[in-house]
Amino acid sequence: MFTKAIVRPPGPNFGLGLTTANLGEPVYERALAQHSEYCAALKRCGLTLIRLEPDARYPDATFVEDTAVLTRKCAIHTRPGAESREGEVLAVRTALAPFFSSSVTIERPATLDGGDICEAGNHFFIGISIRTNQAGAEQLAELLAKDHYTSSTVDVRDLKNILHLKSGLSSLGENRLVVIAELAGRGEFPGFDLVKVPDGEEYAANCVRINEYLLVAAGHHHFAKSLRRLGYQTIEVDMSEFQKMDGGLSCLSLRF
Ligand code: CIR
Repeated sequence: MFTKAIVRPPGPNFGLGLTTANLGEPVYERALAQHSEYCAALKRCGLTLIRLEPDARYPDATFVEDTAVLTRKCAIHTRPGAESREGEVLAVRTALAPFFSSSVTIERPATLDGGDICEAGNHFFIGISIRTNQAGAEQLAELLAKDHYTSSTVDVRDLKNILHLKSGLSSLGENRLVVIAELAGRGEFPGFDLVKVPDGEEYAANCVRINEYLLVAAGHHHFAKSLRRLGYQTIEVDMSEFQKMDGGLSCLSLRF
């Protein structure tokens, strides 16, 4: 059960962030409106929001999920794989401090982005990507093991269309994962039921289960329908401006 989330609206220079998407420039006013819609969805799920201010030094800072990995026991502050994003961690660390009595930091030479970490009950899938390196995966695995969580790595470096592991994988809870077709066949998710994302709707693989709701990127009708058929109460949120900056639904918040 989640009760809180950290969010950080995009700043006016949001369009200067990193991207490979080739979907055009994001429209700032539209991004702001989508962000407030996203916040409203989190509130509908029962979360109290902790809102950080944008910081012009960090155009990607709205993607707060990359700066920490939160478990029930510990806040793990990351060392983002993109140098331009390293400074984002401080504000999130400060905001989390009152809520976590235990916290640790991923240390050099390790790099790790929260978007590569998929929690599925007591198990964590750790993506090795262009942002999270082997040392990052090893440090995180060790920290998790101390708190009796298990983990395994999933190398996504050969998957051209995803930035982070969670761009192609989400946990729905109850031993069920959403996966893109390229990951589904790899045998790295033993013991889990896999829900495959239909062709052409891959972006929606990054969805977020929050309490009794499931947040899904709007406009992916086949996928949303199949989730509802499985009994999930979906809330659809328009993500077009964040998608232009390679951002998925989960990365706009840190839930705990
Ligand atoms: C970046 O390239 O770092 C940002 N423009 C997007 C990060 C998205 N994060 C995520 O999906 N976890």
